[in-house]
Amino acid sequence: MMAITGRDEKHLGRIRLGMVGGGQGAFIGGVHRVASRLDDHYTLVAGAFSSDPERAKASGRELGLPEERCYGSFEEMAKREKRLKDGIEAVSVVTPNHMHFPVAREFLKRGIHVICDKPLTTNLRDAKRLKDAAEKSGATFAVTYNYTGYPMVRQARAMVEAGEIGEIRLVQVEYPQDWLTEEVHNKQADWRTDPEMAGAGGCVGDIGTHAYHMACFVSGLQAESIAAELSTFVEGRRLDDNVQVMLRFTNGARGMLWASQVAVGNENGLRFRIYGTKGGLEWEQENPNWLWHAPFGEPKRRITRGGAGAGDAAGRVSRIPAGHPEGYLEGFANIYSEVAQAILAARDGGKVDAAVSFPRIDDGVKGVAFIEACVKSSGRNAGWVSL
Ligand code: SOE
Repeated sequence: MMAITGRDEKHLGRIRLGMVGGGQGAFIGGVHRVASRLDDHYTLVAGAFSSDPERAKASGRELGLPEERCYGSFEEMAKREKRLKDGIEAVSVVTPNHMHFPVAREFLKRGIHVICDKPLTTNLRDAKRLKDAAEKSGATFAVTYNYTGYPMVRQARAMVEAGEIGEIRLVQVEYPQDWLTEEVHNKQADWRTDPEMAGAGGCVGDIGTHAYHMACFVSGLQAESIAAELSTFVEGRRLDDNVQVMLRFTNGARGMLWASQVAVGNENGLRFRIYGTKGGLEWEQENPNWLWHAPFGEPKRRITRGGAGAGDAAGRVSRIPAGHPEGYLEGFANIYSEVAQAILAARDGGKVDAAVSFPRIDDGVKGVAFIEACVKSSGRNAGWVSL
Protein backbone atom coordinates (compact mmCIF):
# COMPACT_ATOMS: atom_id res chain seq x y z
CA MET A 1 0.00 0.00 0.00
CA MET A 2 1.24 3.48 -0.84
CA ALA A 3 2.42 5.61 2.07
CA ILE A 4 0.55 8.79 2.83
CA THR A 5 3.57 11.01 3.06
CA GLY A 6 1.89 14.39 3.46
CA ARG A 7 3.61 17.60 2.46
CA ASP A 8 6.96 18.46 3.88
CA GLU A 9 5.06 21.15 5.70
CA LYS A 10 6.22 24.28 7.34
CA HIS A 11 4.28 25.25 10.44
CA LEU A 12 5.89 28.51 11.41
CA GLY A 13 2.89 30.12 13.02
CA ARG A 14 -0.42 30.52 11.30
CA ILE A 15 -0.87 32.94 8.44
CA ARG A 16 -3.12 35.85 9.40
CA LEU A 17 -5.94 35.70 6.86
CA GLY A 18 -8.62 38.22 5.90
CA MET A 19 -11.67 37.60 3.76
CA VAL A 20 -13.64 39.81 1.39
CA GLY A 21 -17.14 38.54 0.59
CA GLY A 22 -18.46 35.26 1.93
CA GLY A 23 -20.80 36.68 4.58
CA GLN A 24 -24.25 35.59 5.73
CA GLY A 25 -26.01 33.38 3.19
CA ALA A 26 -22.97 32.94 0.95
CA PHE A 27 -21.94 29.38 0.13
CA ILE A 28 -18.36 29.59 -1.01
CA GLY A 29 -17.06 31.79 1.84
CA GLY A 30 -17.70 28.97 4.31
CA VAL A 31 -15.89 26.51 2.06
CA HIS A 32 -12.82 28.76 1.90
CA ARG A 33 -12.84 29.16 5.67
CA VAL A 34 -12.97 25.40 6.28
CA ALA A 35 -10.32 24.81 3.59
CA SER A 36 -8.00 27.35 5.20
CA ARG A 37 -8.32 25.71 8.63
CA LEU A 38 -8.01 22.04 7.74
CA ASP A 39 -4.24 21.80 7.97
CA ASP A 40 -3.85 24.57 10.56
CA HIS A 41 -1.97 27.01 8.38
CA TYR A 42 -4.25 30.04 8.66
CA THR A 43 -6.24 31.99 11.23
CA LEU A 44 -9.05 34.23 10.07
CA VAL A 45 -8.48 37.58 11.79
CA ALA A 46 -10.39 40.16 9.74
CA GLY A 47 -13.00 40.53 7.07
CA ALA A 48 -15.26 42.73 4.96
CA PHE A 49 -17.80 40.03 4.36
CA SER A 50 -20.40 41.87 2.29
CA SER A 51 -20.87 44.95 0.14
CA ASP A 52 -23.59 45.96 2.60
CA PRO A 53 -21.65 47.43 5.57
CA GLU A 54 -24.18 46.33 8.20
CA ARG A 55 -24.33 42.79 6.89
CA ALA A 56 -20.54 42.77 6.56
CA LYS A 57 -20.06 43.65 10.22
CA ALA A 58 -22.79 41.31 11.43
CA SER A 59 -21.18 38.45 9.49
CA GLY A 60 -17.80 39.16 11.08
CA ARG A 61 -19.33 39.20 14.55
CA GLU A 62 -21.06 35.88 13.90
CA LEU A 63 -17.67 34.42 13.06
CA GLY A 64 -16.34 35.62 16.39
CA LEU A 65 -14.03 38.32 15.09
CA PRO A 66 -13.33 41.36 17.27
CA GLU A 67 -15.46 44.38 16.38
CA GLU A 68 -12.51 46.44 15.13
CA ARG A 69 -11.55 43.77 12.58
CA CYS A 70 -15.08 43.54 11.13
CA TYR A 71 -14.97 46.07 8.31
CA GLY A 72 -17.76 47.79 6.41
CA SER A 73 -15.72 47.99 3.22
CA PHE A 74 -12.72 46.27 1.66
CA GLU A 75 -10.94 49.61 1.07
CA GLU A 76 -11.07 50.44 4.77
CA MET A 77 -9.90 46.92 5.60
CA ALA A 78 -6.91 47.06 3.24
CA LYS A 79 -5.79 50.44 4.56
CA ARG A 80 -6.15 49.68 8.25
CA GLU A 81 -4.84 46.12 8.15
CA LYS A 82 -1.68 47.26 6.41
CA ARG A 83 -0.99 49.66 9.25
CA LEU A 84 -1.51 47.11 12.04
CA LYS A 85 1.47 45.29 13.50
CA ASP A 86 -0.47 42.06 13.36
CA GLY A 87 -2.40 42.94 10.20
CA ILE A 88 -3.43 40.31 7.65
CA GLU A 89 -0.75 38.67 5.53
CA ALA A 90 -3.16 37.19 2.98
CA VAL A 91 -6.70 37.79 1.82
CA SER A 92 -9.32 35.46 0.33
CA VAL A 93 -11.47 37.14 -2.30
CA VAL A 94 -14.79 35.31 -2.46
CA THR A 95 -17.07 37.97 -3.92
CA PRO A 96 -19.07 37.78 -7.16
CA ASN A 97 -16.75 37.95 -10.18
CA HIS A 98 -17.01 41.68 -10.91
CA MET A 99 -15.41 42.55 -7.56
CA HIS A 100 -12.37 40.28 -7.91
CA PHE A 101 -10.38 42.89 -9.80
CA PRO A 102 -10.88 45.97 -7.59
CA VAL A 103 -10.56 44.00 -4.38
CA ALA A 104 -7.49 41.99 -5.35
CA ARG A 105 -5.77 45.11 -6.69
CA GLU A 106 -6.34 46.98 -3.44
CA PHE A 107 -4.56 44.30 -1.40
CA LEU A 108 -1.81 43.65 -3.94
CA LYS A 109 -0.98 47.35 -3.81
CA ARG A 110 -0.04 46.79 -0.18
CA GLY A 111 1.95 43.62 -0.78
CA ILE A 112 -0.74 41.37 0.74
CA HIS A 113 -0.98 37.84 -0.72
CA VAL A 114 -4.23 37.08 -2.56
CA ILE A 115 -6.26 33.88 -2.86
CA CYS A 116 -8.98 34.66 -5.38
CA ASP A 117 -12.01 32.73 -6.55
CA LYS A 118 -12.43 31.87 -10.23
CA PRO A 119 -12.85 33.23 -12.83
CA LEU A 120 -10.10 35.76 -12.16
CA THR A 121 -11.92 38.79 -13.60
CA THR A 122 -14.86 39.62 -15.86
CA ASN A 123 -12.65 40.53 -18.84
CA LEU A 124 -9.18 39.84 -20.20
CA ARG A 125 -8.00 43.42 -19.94
CA ASP A 126 -8.52 43.42 -16.17
CA ALA A 127 -6.98 39.96 -15.88
CA LYS A 128 -3.80 41.24 -17.50
CA ARG A 129 -3.80 44.35 -15.35
CA LEU A 130 -4.10 42.18 -12.27
CA LYS A 131 -1.21 40.04 -13.45
CA ASP A 132 0.90 43.19 -13.78
CA ALA A 133 -0.17 44.31 -10.31
CA ALA A 134 0.71 40.90 -8.85
CA GLU A 135 4.13 40.91 -10.49
CA LYS A 136 4.82 44.41 -9.29
CA SER A 137 3.81 43.62 -5.73
CA GLY A 138 5.79 40.38 -5.49
CA ALA A 139 2.91 38.89 -3.47
CA THR A 140 1.74 35.32 -3.99
CA PHE A 141 -1.43 35.10 -6.07
CA ALA A 142 -3.56 31.95 -6.17
CA VAL A 143 -6.78 31.26 -8.07
CA THR A 144 -9.04 28.63 -6.52
CA TYR A 145 -9.47 26.19 -9.34
CA ASN A 146 -10.01 23.84 -6.45
CA TYR A 147 -10.64 20.64 -8.39
CA THR A 148 -6.97 20.22 -9.29
CA GLY A 149 -6.30 19.82 -5.57
CA TYR A 150 -7.66 16.25 -5.49
CA PRO A 151 -5.00 13.56 -4.89
CA MET A 152 -6.11 11.43 -7.86
CA VAL A 153 -5.99 14.42 -10.18
CA ARG A 154 -2.41 14.98 -9.03
CA GLN A 155 -1.82 11.27 -9.62
CA ALA A 156 -3.13 11.55 -13.19
CA ARG A 157 -0.93 14.53 -13.93
CA ALA A 158 2.12 12.71 -12.54
CA MET A 159 1.37 9.66 -14.71
CA VAL A 160 1.07 11.86 -17.79
CA GLU A 161 4.34 13.60 -16.91
CA ALA A 162 6.06 10.25 -16.45
CA GLY A 163 4.96 9.27 -19.96
CA GLU A 164 2.73 6.43 -18.75
CA ILE A 165 0.04 7.14 -21.33
CA GLY A 166 2.43 8.17 -24.06
CA GLU A 167 1.92 11.11 -26.38
CA ILE A 168 -1.51 12.62 -25.69
CA ARG A 169 -3.99 12.51 -28.53
CA LEU A 170 -7.39 13.21 -26.99
CA VAL A 171 -8.64 15.22 -24.02
CA GLN A 172 -12.34 14.94 -23.21
CA VAL A 173 -13.59 17.01 -20.30
CA GLU A 174 -17.05 17.84 -19.04
CA TYR A 175 -18.81 19.57 -16.19
CA PRO A 176 -22.58 19.08 -16.25
CA GLN A 177 -24.92 20.48 -13.58
CA ASP A 178 -28.69 20.89 -13.59
CA TRP A 179 -29.43 23.56 -10.99
CA LEU A 180 -30.35 26.23 -13.58
CA THR A 181 -32.69 23.99 -15.60
CA GLU A 182 -35.52 26.43 -14.87
CA GLU A 183 -35.56 30.13 -14.08
CA VAL A 184 -34.10 30.43 -10.58
CA HIS A 185 -33.79 33.45 -8.33
CA ASN A 186 -31.62 33.24 -5.24
CA LYS A 187 -28.33 34.56 -3.90
CA GLN A 188 -26.29 31.99 -5.86
CA ALA A 189 -28.13 32.22 -9.17
CA ASP A 190 -28.78 35.96 -9.38
CA TRP A 191 -25.24 37.22 -9.85
CA ARG A 192 -24.12 34.20 -11.86
CA THR A 193 -26.76 34.94 -14.50
CA ASP A 194 -26.15 38.69 -14.56
CA PRO A 195 -23.52 39.84 -17.10
CA GLU A 196 -22.74 42.93 -15.01
CA MET A 197 -21.55 40.75 -12.16
CA ALA A 198 -20.52 37.48 -13.81
CA GLY A 199 -18.91 38.82 -16.99
CA ALA A 200 -19.62 37.77 -20.55
CA GLY A 201 -19.67 34.05 -19.74
CA GLY A 202 -22.42 32.35 -17.75
CA CYS A 203 -21.97 28.60 -17.64
CA VAL A 204 -18.67 28.87 -19.50
CA GLY A 205 -17.30 31.26 -16.85
CA ASP A 206 -18.71 29.56 -13.79
CA ILE A 207 -17.89 25.92 -14.52
CA GLY A 208 -16.52 25.76 -18.08
CA THR A 209 -13.33 27.36 -16.72
CA HIS A 210 -12.99 24.61 -14.10
CA ALA A 211 -13.16 22.04 -16.90
CA TYR A 212 -10.69 23.99 -19.02
CA HIS A 213 -8.20 24.35 -16.19
CA MET A 214 -8.55 20.62 -15.46
CA ALA A 215 -7.90 19.69 -19.11
CA CYS A 216 -4.70 21.77 -19.22
CA PHE A 217 -3.51 20.73 -15.74
CA VAL A 218 -3.79 16.99 -16.25
CA SER A 219 -2.57 16.91 -19.84
CA GLY A 220 0.15 19.51 -19.30
CA LEU A 221 -0.92 20.88 -22.70
CA GLN A 222 -1.81 24.35 -23.88
CA ALA A 223 -4.79 24.98 -26.12
CA GLU A 224 -3.90 26.75 -29.33
CA SER A 225 -7.39 27.45 -30.65
CA ILE A 226 -11.02 26.71 -29.86
CA ALA A 227 -14.39 26.65 -31.58
CA ALA A 228 -17.35 27.09 -29.25
CA GLU A 229 -21.09 27.24 -29.20
CA LEU A 230 -22.74 28.93 -26.24
CA SER A 231 -26.47 28.30 -25.77
CA THR A 232 -29.10 29.78 -23.53
CA PHE A 233 -31.96 27.35 -23.08
CA VAL A 234 -33.94 29.13 -20.38
CA GLU A 235 -35.98 31.92 -21.84
CA GLY A 236 -35.06 35.39 -20.64
CA ARG A 237 -31.69 34.29 -19.22
CA ARG A 238 -29.02 36.82 -20.22
CA LEU A 239 -26.02 34.50 -20.25
CA ASP A 240 -25.26 31.03 -21.62
CA ASP A 241 -26.35 28.00 -19.63
CA ASN A 242 -24.62 25.42 -21.83
CA VAL A 243 -21.36 25.40 -23.76
CA GLN A 244 -19.78 22.96 -26.19
CA VAL A 245 -16.19 23.53 -27.28
CA MET A 246 -13.73 21.84 -29.61
CA LEU A 247 -10.08 22.35 -28.70
CA ARG A 248 -6.84 22.09 -30.63
CA PHE A 249 -3.76 21.70 -28.48
CA THR A 250 -0.29 22.87 -29.43
CA ASN A 251 1.10 19.31 -29.67
CA GLY A 252 -1.59 18.39 -32.19
CA ALA A 253 -3.88 16.73 -29.64
CA ARG A 254 -7.61 17.34 -29.95
CA GLY A 255 -10.14 17.94 -27.23
CA MET A 256 -13.79 18.46 -26.44
CA LEU A 257 -15.24 20.35 -23.50
CA TRP A 258 -18.88 20.37 -22.44
CA ALA A 259 -20.28 22.31 -19.50
CA SER A 260 -23.93 22.71 -18.70
CA GLN A 261 -26.21 24.06 -16.01
CA VAL A 262 -29.30 22.50 -17.56
CA ALA A 263 -28.28 18.83 -17.90
CA VAL A 264 -31.02 17.25 -15.81
CA GLY A 265 -29.79 14.60 -13.38
CA ASN A 266 -26.28 16.01 -13.03
CA GLU A 267 -25.02 17.68 -9.87
CA ASN A 268 -21.29 18.36 -10.12
CA GLY A 269 -20.32 15.90 -12.84
CA LEU A 270 -16.84 17.23 -13.56
CA ARG A 271 -14.96 14.46 -15.35
CA PHE A 272 -11.98 13.94 -17.64
CA ARG A 273 -10.94 11.22 -20.03
CA ILE A 274 -7.54 11.51 -21.58
CA TYR A 275 -6.01 9.18 -24.13
CA GLY A 276 -2.44 8.84 -25.38
CA THR A 277 -0.47 6.47 -27.58
CA LYS A 278 0.16 4.08 -24.66
CA GLY A 279 -2.97 4.28 -22.55
CA GLY A 280 -5.90 6.19 -21.11
CA LEU A 281 -6.92 7.79 -17.81
CA GLU A 282 -10.42 8.54 -16.56
CA TRP A 283 -11.58 10.35 -13.42
CA GLU A 284 -14.81 11.82 -12.09
CA GLN A 285 -15.25 14.38 -9.35
CA GLU A 286 -18.21 12.64 -7.74
CA ASN A 287 -16.01 9.60 -7.12
CA PRO A 288 -12.70 11.36 -6.59
CA ASN A 289 -10.75 8.68 -4.76
CA TRP A 290 -10.55 6.48 -7.85
CA LEU A 291 -8.57 6.92 -11.05
CA TRP A 292 -8.99 4.49 -13.93
CA HIS A 293 -5.89 3.60 -15.93
CA ALA A 294 -6.06 1.59 -19.14
CA PRO A 295 -2.60 0.59 -20.38
CA PHE A 296 -3.11 -0.24 -24.07
CA GLY A 297 -3.77 -3.95 -24.61
CA GLU A 298 -4.29 -4.68 -20.90
CA PRO A 299 -7.33 -4.74 -18.65
CA LYS A 300 -8.35 -1.42 -17.14
CA ARG A 301 -7.05 -0.83 -13.57
CA ARG A 302 -8.57 1.11 -10.73
CA ILE A 303 -5.98 3.10 -8.81
CA THR A 304 -7.28 4.23 -5.43
CA ARG A 305 -6.20 7.13 -3.28
CA GLY A 306 -3.77 5.68 -0.76
CA GLY A 307 -3.81 2.25 -2.41
CA ALA A 308 -1.50 0.28 -4.68
CA GLY A 309 -0.41 2.15 -7.79
CA ALA A 310 -0.79 5.62 -6.30
CA GLY A 311 2.45 7.53 -5.97
CA ASP A 312 3.97 10.48 -4.17
CA ALA A 313 2.07 13.19 -6.04
CA ALA A 314 -1.15 11.81 -4.55
CA GLY A 315 0.38 10.80 -1.23
CA ARG A 316 1.65 14.23 -0.32
CA VAL A 317 -1.83 15.74 -0.60
CA SER A 318 -3.63 12.89 1.20
CA ARG A 319 -4.41 12.75 4.89
CA ILE A 320 -6.15 9.50 5.77
CA PRO A 321 -5.66 5.82 4.85
CA ALA A 322 -7.11 4.24 1.72
CA GLY A 323 -10.79 3.39 1.76
CA HIS A 324 -11.78 6.40 3.85
CA PRO A 325 -13.10 8.89 1.31
CA GLU A 326 -11.50 12.30 0.97
CA GLY A 327 -13.47 14.77 -1.08
CA TYR A 328 -14.36 18.31 -1.99
CA LEU A 329 -13.31 20.05 1.23
CA GLU A 330 -10.00 18.21 1.45
CA GLY A 331 -9.26 18.96 -2.20
CA PHE A 332 -10.03 22.63 -1.60
CA ALA A 333 -7.85 22.57 1.52
CA ASN A 334 -4.98 21.15 -0.52
CA ILE A 335 -4.95 24.31 -2.60
CA TYR A 336 -4.91 26.45 0.57
CA SER A 337 -2.13 24.39 2.11
CA GLU A 338 -0.01 24.52 -1.04
CA VAL A 339 -0.45 28.30 -1.13
CA ALA A 340 0.54 28.42 2.56
CA GLN A 341 3.88 26.82 1.68
CA ALA A 342 4.57 29.67 -0.76
CA ILE A 343 3.44 32.36 1.71
CA LEU A 344 5.51 30.91 4.54
CA ALA A 345 8.56 30.70 2.28
CA ALA A 346 8.04 34.36 1.38
CA ARG A 347 7.77 35.21 5.07
CA ASP A 348 11.13 33.72 6.01
CA GLY A 349 12.92 34.13 2.70
CA GLY A 350 13.05 30.35 2.25
CA LYS A 351 12.54 28.27 -0.88
CA VAL A 352 9.29 26.63 -1.90
CA ASP A 353 9.48 22.87 -2.36
CA ALA A 354 9.41 21.99 -6.07
CA ALA A 355 6.44 19.67 -5.50
CA VAL A 356 4.20 22.54 -4.36
CA SER A 357 1.58 23.22 -6.99
CA PHE A 358 -1.42 25.52 -7.04
CA PRO A 359 -3.21 27.57 -9.73
CA ARG A 360 -1.51 30.93 -10.10
CA ILE A 361 -2.33 34.23 -11.76
CA ASP A 362 -1.28 32.90 -15.19
CA ASP A 363 -3.86 30.13 -14.88
CA GLY A 364 -6.42 32.78 -13.98
CA VAL A 365 -5.50 34.87 -17.03
CA LYS A 366 -5.73 31.78 -19.26
CA GLY A 367 -9.17 31.01 -17.87
CA VAL A 368 -10.45 34.48 -18.72
CA ALA A 369 -8.84 34.29 -22.19
CA PHE A 370 -10.69 31.00 -22.69
CA ILE A 371 -14.04 32.57 -21.71
CA GLU A 372 -13.51 35.50 -24.06
CA ALA A 373 -12.45 33.22 -26.92
CA CYS A 374 -15.57 31.07 -26.42
CA VAL A 375 -17.85 34.11 -26.47
CA LYS A 376 -16.10 35.41 -29.59
CA SER A 377 -16.22 32.07 -31.37
CA SER A 378 -19.87 31.56 -30.55
CA GLY A 379 -20.63 35.01 -31.94
CA ARG A 380 -19.00 33.90 -35.19
CA ASN A 381 -21.17 30.83 -35.58
CA ALA A 382 -18.63 28.64 -33.72
CA GLY A 383 -15.71 29.71 -35.88
CA TRP A 384 -12.16 28.86 -34.76
CA VAL A 385 -10.50 31.47 -32.52
CA SER A 386 -6.87 31.31 -31.48
CA LEU A 387 -5.91 31.68 -27.86
C1 SOE B 1 -22.05 26.93 -8.90
O1 SOE B 1 -22.17 26.54 -10.23
C2 SOE B 1 -20.74 26.46 -8.33
O2 SOE B 1 -20.77 26.76 -6.97
C3 SOE B 1 -19.51 27.13 -8.96
O3 SOE B 1 -19.56 28.53 -8.86
C4 SOE B 1 -18.27 26.58 -8.32
O4 SOE B 1 -17.12 27.14 -8.86
C5 SOE B 1 -18.26 25.06 -8.47
O5 SOE B 1 -17.20 24.58 -7.73
C6 SOE B 1 -19.51 24.43 -7.95
O6 SOE B 1 -20.63 25.05 -8.51
